[in-house]
Amino acid sequence: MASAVSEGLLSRPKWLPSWLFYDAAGSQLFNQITELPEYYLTRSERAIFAERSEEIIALAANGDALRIVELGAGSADKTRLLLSAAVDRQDTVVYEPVDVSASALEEAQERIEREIPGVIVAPRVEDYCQGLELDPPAPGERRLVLYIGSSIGNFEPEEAHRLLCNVRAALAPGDALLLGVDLAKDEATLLAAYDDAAGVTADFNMNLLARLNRELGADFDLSSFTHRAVWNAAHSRIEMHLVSCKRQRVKISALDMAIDFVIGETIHTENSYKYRPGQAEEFLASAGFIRGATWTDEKKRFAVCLAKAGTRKGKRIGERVNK
Ligand code: AVI
Repeated sequence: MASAVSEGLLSRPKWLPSWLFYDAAGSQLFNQITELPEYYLTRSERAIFAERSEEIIALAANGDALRIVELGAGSADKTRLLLSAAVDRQDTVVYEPVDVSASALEEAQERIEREIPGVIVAPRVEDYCQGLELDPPAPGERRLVLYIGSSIGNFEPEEAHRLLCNVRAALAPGDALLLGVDLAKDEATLLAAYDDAAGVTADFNMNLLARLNRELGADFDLSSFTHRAVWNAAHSRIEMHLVSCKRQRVKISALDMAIDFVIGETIHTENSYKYRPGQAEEFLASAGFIRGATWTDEKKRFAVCLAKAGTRKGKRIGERVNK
């Protein structure tokens, strides 16, 4: 954390990595975001699962039993729809949530085993961004990896490609990946989702500075910064920034650093990439997956793609065709 913060705040323009959002307070704020009227992502993806879970599970299983792996500690009710559909089909299902946070995994295990009898939760404490290792499938078993909730959208395209190649490398031909991506759409809808009327997203962004105060002894005056969301059409991404309202100096005692801000200067805190229709499928193909099926919600705001691991692994970054 210390090295990421000093690297980011000494850069021009200044930036901070978005994984810093998710301390206990930030994770709670993110949960609130997913329930906001403006934040259509969670609702749209849930609507797809509510309608299509059985079909998704049947296509992924292709007649075999499924073992379900989720990258991230379980997106609560959305994952529940898929797990219930799997239990309906095969009575019991092994569910392996993968996350860096042991406490998030414990919570997911407790909740899911209580709520969906038939699900056997086998948590894995692992940083899947650094690579992924999965147990080989038992005979008659296939793996389905879930990477839902538009989490892939917070990675730069090269990082996202690498992550998908790592997932592909951990799978056997015929295993499947279910990827949830947010689609590009009109600017007003996008901006409202990342700058909601109740100010929850602003609090989520500002919590990053509060976290640096708490954990690194920084003296950010939160009333001297504001939240800004910007649609960057050239890169098809929403950017979140924290804007300095005045000229100021901030000290970070744990890093023995003082950082100067001019008025209007920003700290870039997040990118959230929005895909054009068909782009996620191209991305998956370049990582060694075979196109399966894609579902969208009624308003075509969000897409869920099922892809199968092919016999060939993904192309290396330099060979990518869809940059
Ligand atoms: C976690 N991730 C998919 C969210 C997103 O929409 O990019 C994070 C988020 N940032 C602001 N609001 C939500």
